[in-house]
Amino acid sequence: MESLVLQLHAIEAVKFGNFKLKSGIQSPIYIDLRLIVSYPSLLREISELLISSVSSSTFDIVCGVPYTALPIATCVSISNNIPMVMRRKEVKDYGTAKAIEGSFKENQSCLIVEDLVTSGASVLETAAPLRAVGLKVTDAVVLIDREQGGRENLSENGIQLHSMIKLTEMVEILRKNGKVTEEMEKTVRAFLEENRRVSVPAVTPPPKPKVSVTYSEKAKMAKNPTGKKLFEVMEAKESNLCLAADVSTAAELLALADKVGPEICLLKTHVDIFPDFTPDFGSQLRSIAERHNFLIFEDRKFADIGNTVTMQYEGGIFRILEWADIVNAHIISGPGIVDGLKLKGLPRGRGLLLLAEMSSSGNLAKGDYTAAAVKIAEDHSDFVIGFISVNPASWQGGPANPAFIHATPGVQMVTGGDALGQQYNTPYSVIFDRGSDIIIVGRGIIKAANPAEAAREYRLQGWDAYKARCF
Ligand code: 5BU
Repeated sequence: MESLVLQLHAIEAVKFGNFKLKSGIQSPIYIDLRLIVSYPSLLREISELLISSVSSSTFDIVCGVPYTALPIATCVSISNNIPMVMRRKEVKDYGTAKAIEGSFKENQSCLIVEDLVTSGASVLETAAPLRAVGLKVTDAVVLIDREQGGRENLSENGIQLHSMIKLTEMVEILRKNGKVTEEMEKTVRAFLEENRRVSVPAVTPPPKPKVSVTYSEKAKMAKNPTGKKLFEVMEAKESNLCLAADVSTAAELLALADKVGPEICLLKTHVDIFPDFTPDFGSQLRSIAERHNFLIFEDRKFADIGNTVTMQYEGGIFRILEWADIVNAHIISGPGIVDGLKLKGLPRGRGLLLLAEMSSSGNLAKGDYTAAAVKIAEDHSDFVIGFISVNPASWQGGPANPAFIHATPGVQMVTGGDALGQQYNTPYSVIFDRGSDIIIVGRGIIKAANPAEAAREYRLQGWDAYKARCF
């Protein structure tokens, strides 16, 4: 231990002076173990020492407190063959948005690894999300105990602290080896006396996902006939899959719709991409939709003022109102856009999705914008059937009113993205973790060697995730 302390001092991981700690208090000593990543043999020594303080076989998983302890936990994991999980410090509102990354099962025991404990707040911040996902946390190993209440605070939260060395012992070693003066040792001791117990702020565990409402229950709640029908179709076909049919021609789309029809609840079009569009496209697609019992969603993304969108919806070459059960709109222009579309759509029993979020990286639909979309939807729930969403579980108060549908684009079997900013999540993550109702899949299906087979696979994955969420 003496040699380890001297090495830490030599690399200036231990400093004396006047430092402000995370807890806000001023300290005459500061320890910065971030530096150890530059000294592999020291890193190895520390990780071996840490794991020797507990019986490693009693733990299924290790988790380092971010960031300093991550490399230490990685070494512990590798040399003892114990799988590791990582806690995200910032849970992003894109990507998979998980607080805990890695594979684990409920009730597995997880050992927390930390470099240094003052009040224990950082260990508790990591323990809370681990416990929230069902892992058992009873022990934490730490290299240095600053003796400022960490042990007691952790014990009160059911975590036993195993520390390798106490701060006073470290300073004593340094003084004995002539690295600090007796006076400094006294200053540090006096400081510790005065700050015996640094209190920890209460750590509120993240909310558990709400118990989910089934699609049939949602069908009963929906006010709009198209919204209601969509939920009924989903239940009847055991499908929460929407195909984004972005093929090159209208002829290809009609052929694809017929093949994939049995697997989907909804087919999404971008009608303005077809060079061979003809006025009978809508009626042809509707007859396929009737045959296979799915609805049609033109992803038109209206964005203009109310008066203009009434004309865009009904008129022009495409006459979207004639054949699309559902369209969508940005709310950038304010609620007037919904009034405009509703004027034409509601008498025909059509439905509208609002873009509350988008899947592409760097998009601006988040926070207050998302909340504004929810508010507009609630004010027009006779016509608005729900949202284009990415992570409704992260919205303030969770997904909107369950009568609304949450449909999520950016879905493939593996996470990732394309070269133009699209970001993909998996069906399970979209339905189970993120609380959406529908997965919208384009290239994952249309670029597959056998689109109908791929669609079936997406349908099964989406439906399994829904069952796991609800039952
Ligand atoms: P992909 O091939 O699965 O990436 O296709 C996604 C489809 O969803 C495509 O038609 C997009 O226009 C559509 N989309 C999207 O990707 N992201 C969004 O936020 C919205 C629509 Br809104």
